[in-house]
Amino acid sequence: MRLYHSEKTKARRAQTELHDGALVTPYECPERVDLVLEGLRAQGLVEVHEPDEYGLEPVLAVHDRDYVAFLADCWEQWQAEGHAGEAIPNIWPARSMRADRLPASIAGRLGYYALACETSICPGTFEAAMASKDVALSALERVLASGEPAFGLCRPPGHHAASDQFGGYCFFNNAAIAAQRALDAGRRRVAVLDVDFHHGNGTQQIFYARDDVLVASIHGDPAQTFPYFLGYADERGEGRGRGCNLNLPLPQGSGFARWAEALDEALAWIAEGDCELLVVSLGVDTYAGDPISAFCLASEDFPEVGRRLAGLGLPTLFLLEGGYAVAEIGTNVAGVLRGFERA
Ligand code: Q9C
Ligand code: ZN
Repeated sequence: MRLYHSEKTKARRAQTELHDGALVTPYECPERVDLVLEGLRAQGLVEVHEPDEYGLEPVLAVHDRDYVAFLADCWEQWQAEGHAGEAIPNIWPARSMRADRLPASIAGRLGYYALACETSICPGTFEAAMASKDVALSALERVLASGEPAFGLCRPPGHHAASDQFGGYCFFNNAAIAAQRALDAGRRRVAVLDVDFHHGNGTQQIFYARDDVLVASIHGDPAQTFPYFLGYADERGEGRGRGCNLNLPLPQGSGFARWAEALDEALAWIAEGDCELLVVSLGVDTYAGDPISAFCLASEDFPEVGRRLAGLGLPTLFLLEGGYAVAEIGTNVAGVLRGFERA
């Protein structure tokens, strides 16, 4: 299987993440990229390709122009306002305040465009986000042109990024950008299946009122875990999109038996949906050893995940999302891809 990777995805090296009441070195670090590459090489998946550059047009097809401009300028403006550390929001247009005013100060704009505060903005963030979506789009192009599966080693991840909000380590929604691009290239309907431990709130929000992208997500119950405010089972889509969103929240501690039942349910639902492309938001933070997640999948389970995904028989694009047990991330990603290829 072809892998798409760019060294530019490592341009973001954030220093601070608010975690457990302290600023720690972020879990979503550039080392993840090399660890995934290593894991793939160890499994003989070695066909690495450089991405092409696609510019901002495919980004603006799913994200608001003012949000993208904010991301492009945030770090410079933050410095210009005289702040010392990384750009971290500390206030939002919360329920009791107004959401219809965009502050002039970058400190206020940060809160307007943030959905969480663990994700700082630092030098290289915009460049890395651009490279990440280029990796996704290049892998997509390969799938569309050949019908063969491809893997985009995206970093930073994307599935928490909404049309005008960043957070959960995500800035551009790589899966949504790729799905939209596939439609613009003539595909009638696309399925996005999100197997990351966390709910893909951004992908859900972007396509929630549409019937040309089916979105399914298997994730930790938001009553217990991030992102807390989206991802419940009663969110089925709205308007034309009614019935086009499927959330399968599972309790903390779920192991492979329970998780795989949810996977089969999602796959059966997608199989009924008459789609021409499958985009897999491939987070491997479902792994038992993940430091910030709470499912109990074993490394031996990931090939079986790939095997079941292949059962859909659709052209398939894999895009990396989360996965923070850095020693095993490569083995687990490679397991899914190998299981898919062997099926
Ligand atoms: N400080 C993805 O997997 N909060 N994002 C976790 C630990 C944010 C995860 C709490 C988790 C975001 C792409
Ligand atoms: Zn995750």
